[in-house]
Amino acid sequence: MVSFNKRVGTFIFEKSIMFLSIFLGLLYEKYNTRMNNEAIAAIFKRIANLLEIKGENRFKVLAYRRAAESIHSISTDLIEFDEQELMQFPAIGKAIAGKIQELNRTGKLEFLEKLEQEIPPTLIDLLELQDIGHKKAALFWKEVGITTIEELEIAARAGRLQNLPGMGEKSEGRILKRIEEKKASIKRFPINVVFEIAKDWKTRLEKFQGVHRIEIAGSLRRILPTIGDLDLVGIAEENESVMDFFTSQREVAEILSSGTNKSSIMLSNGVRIQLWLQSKERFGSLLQFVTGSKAHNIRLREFALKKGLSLSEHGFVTKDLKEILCPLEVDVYATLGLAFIPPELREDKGEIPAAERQELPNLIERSNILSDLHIHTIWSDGSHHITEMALSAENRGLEAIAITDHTPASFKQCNHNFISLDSLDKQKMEIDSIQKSLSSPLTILKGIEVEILSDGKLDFPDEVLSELDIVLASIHTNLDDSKANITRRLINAIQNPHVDIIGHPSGREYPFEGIEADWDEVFKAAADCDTALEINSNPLHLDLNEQRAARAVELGAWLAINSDAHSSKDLDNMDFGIGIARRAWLEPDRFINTWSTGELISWLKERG
Ligand code: DGT
Ligand code: CA
Repeated sequence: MVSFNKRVGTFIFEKSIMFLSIFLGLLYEKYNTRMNNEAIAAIFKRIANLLEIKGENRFKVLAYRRAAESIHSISTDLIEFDEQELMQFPAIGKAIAGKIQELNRTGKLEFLEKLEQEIPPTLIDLLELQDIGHKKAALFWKEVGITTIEELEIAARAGRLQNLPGMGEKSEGRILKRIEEKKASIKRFPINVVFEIAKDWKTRLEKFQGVHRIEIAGSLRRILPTIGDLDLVGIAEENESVMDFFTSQREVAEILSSGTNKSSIMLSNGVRIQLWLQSKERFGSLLQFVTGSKAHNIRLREFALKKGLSLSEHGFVTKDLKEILCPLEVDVYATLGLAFIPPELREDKGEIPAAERQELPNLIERSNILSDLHIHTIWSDGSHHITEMALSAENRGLEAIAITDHTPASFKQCNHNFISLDSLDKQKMEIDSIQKSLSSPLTILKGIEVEILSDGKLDFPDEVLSELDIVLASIHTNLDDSKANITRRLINAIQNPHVDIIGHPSGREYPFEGIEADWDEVFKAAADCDTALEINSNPLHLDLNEQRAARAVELGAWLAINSDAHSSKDLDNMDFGIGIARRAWLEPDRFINTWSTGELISWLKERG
């Protein structure tokens, strides 16, 4: 009897385990196949790229690209919607809705699987290299059999690309340069990527018990366009538990080093973070040291030694071995008789002698910026309406914004959606009605980001440009033009009386470092014609860079710092552009967007 009961018990137990595992299996399948919107959008983007390499008709390609953009901006999980509901979203038709459901149901897409058998998907990596569009990728694949960046590098080094149609020795050399840029970029991250991580970790660490303070230091505090690793410094009651917490977070892929005062981790996305802890009374010295740069620190140490002081991250030591502690960072500079040096200037470029003479520049800051003169909306490739951009600008305390959507020519190479000539009047009417509805004094300027064509002419005729409040001219196309041609195109645009600003003049788009031009000639022309040059704050552009911005001002040009926002959140990118201006030692007086709206409008009117 006992044994029977035992057998029945075992049977029930085994069955329960079986049912549980089936149930868990089903659950696993459900959640394993379930995809988030980001992943679905990425799949449609991948399809668009593969179709374009295949040479499919551009409307088909565009349909997938638009669907990807639309899905990207939907905040509710797509699994919540049936086919009819999915079709209510912009750019989602029956075919796309069906594919979304297939993805949600199976985690796969038969259409994509077939496409990937036809076109090697690794060709998409080639598109990350500036200068290589879909047509070139297809050419290299079909003519030389290249399917990966590694194969491309081998072929370019062997001179096997230069005789292909549309190629030459120079363009082959440029491809090798782009590959080098990409390799170099792998070790560093664009500033915005690390900035978001820094904000998150600062908040997380600050909330941990016994942590009194966490600050961002290193190259991020100095606003370098790219960041090698993130440095955080802090004060805590009990270092060990903070370090344990720091090194045991779920994103930590590897602990590179751990100690009570300094630990270093690598996240699963490859970003490295160092956390330095110090007592309250020595915190100023640590913050100063870790902010760097190394070159600035070395120069400051030499300066201190001349005054009989030895400087380290722990404080000063006098010749008779007495310690001078610095709880605040300003104390470090004050002890040396120096004015406080803003982090962006700490690059050993003469800031220490200038601080000694009390002659540091009065750097531009966020509060000086009254307008943002480069903003995109859904009329081209932005993701928000003019109203949303206006309200967000208002919330950020701006007094004027310019709506500057792309013109058609930028579509050809960059696939930017654009505003057509025919739609411009409708957009102007919309701006008028939004302007009337605003309760604040925000002025919305009617503008355009007009493409500078390969012959130096502009994509819209002068009569159209003359009817706009503000014209920004930029190069997105034919970036592989010769240095002489690029210079001529930029100067032509500068000399057009309707052009007020040249947008992101070098076309930098990280990791592509931008086009080459005779910059002195460009800056002199801008100064002569009173045409402003932009410091574009998009973290991938940051263009003009600090050296060029400083040189442009030296040669007498006006500058503008703009966000180039494609969504309302992007308006905050302005801080990165301001950082570049500060790194260039620039004061507010050379920036047209520090002017009041009245001054700005009269300047624009005077220029025609
Ligand atoms: P990164 O990370 O490459 O973008 O640039 P940083 O400036 O954040 O440099 P990192 O992370 O190597 O070092 C952080 C700070 O530590 C650096 O800005 C200054 C300081 N530091 C590092 N190495 C040295 C050194 O050998 N001597 C001195 N005086 N300071 C150093
Ligand atoms: Ca660093």
